[in-house]
Amino acid sequence: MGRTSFRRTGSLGPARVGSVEFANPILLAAGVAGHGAEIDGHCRLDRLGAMVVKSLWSDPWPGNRAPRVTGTDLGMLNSVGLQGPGVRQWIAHDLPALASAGATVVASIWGRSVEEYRAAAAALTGVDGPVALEVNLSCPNLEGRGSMFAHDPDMTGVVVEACRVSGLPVWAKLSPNTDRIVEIAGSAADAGAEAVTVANTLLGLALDPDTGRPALGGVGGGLSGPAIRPVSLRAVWDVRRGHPRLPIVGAGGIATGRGALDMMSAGASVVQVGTAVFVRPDAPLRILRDLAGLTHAKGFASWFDVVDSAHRGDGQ
Ligand code: RRO
Repeated sequence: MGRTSFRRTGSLGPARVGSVEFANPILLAAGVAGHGAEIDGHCRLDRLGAMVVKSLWSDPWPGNRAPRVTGTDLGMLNSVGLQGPGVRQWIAHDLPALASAGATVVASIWGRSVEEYRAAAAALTGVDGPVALEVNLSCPNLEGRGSMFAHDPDMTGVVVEACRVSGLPVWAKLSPNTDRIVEIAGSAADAGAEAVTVANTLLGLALDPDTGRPALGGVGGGLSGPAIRPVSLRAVWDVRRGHPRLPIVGAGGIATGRGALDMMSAGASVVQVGTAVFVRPDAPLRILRDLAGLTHAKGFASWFDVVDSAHRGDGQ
C-alpha cells in the first residue's frame, strides 16, 4: 500500500477540523512525543492525520522537578511541567525535522498571562509549516496560578482572541476538571476559535508507598489513559449538544479503534492518541487501522458520516 493511500485509509477520504483538512482522523496528542520527530522511527508521522507538538512557551522552559511521571493502578499521572525549547528554538531545530518526516504539524502553546500567550502565538506568525495552533488553556501542572484559564469563560475568550495574532486556525484545549465546559467552549468559539480540543488530563495525586509522600516532584499531576475515556467522551458529547456546529478534537484515554469510533460518534471530527503511545509507540497507526475497519463494517462511507452518529442514532 502506497503512502498516500495508507494515509487516506482507502475510500473514507479526508477528515476535517474547521478550515483544515487532514489525511485521516488520528492525531498524535501533545506531550507524548516531544517537540520533534523522534517518534518517527516507531510510528511513521507521515501516516498520521497530524502530530500536535508538546506545548511551547515563547522561550525555553525547564519544567518540573523529577519524578515527572508515575504509574497508578488506573492510568498514568504526569507532572512534566511544560518543559520545552521555546517557540523560536523549536522553529529553528525541530520543525525542519518534522517537515522532513512528512508530518502534518499542529503547534501548541501555553502561557501564564494573556501577554505570554500572545507572545508565543506571535512568534508563529507567518511561519511555514503548522496547519493549526492548539492553545493549551488547561495544563494541570502550572504553578502560581489560582485556577486554569480553561476554568474561566472570560479568560478563555481573551486568550483565544490574543492568539489569533498567529494567523493560524486556533483550537482551544479545554479542561475536563470543570462543570462549565459547554459554556467555556462557547466562549472560545465566540472569540474566534475554529475548534475546541476536549479535553486535557484529570487533576490527580499519587502517594509513594515507601515514603508516604507525593510520588511526583510537582506533587499533583494529570491523570491520563483509558480510565479517563468516559470522562472525555461525556465532555465531547455535552459540548456537541451545546454547540452543534463547533468542530471538536476529541482527546482522553483513546487506546483502541472502538474508543476512537465512540469519540467521533459523540461529536469529535478527529481524535488525538496520547498515553497509549507509552504502551506501544505505534498505537496511533494500529488505532487508525482498527477504526477504519470498524467504520467500513458499520457501513459509513466517509469519516464525516461517523461524526455525530451517536446523536443521530445511525451508527448501529
Ligand atoms: O507538561 C505538562 O505537565 C502537562 C501539560 Br502542558 C498538559 O497540558 N497536560 C498534562 O497532563 N501535563
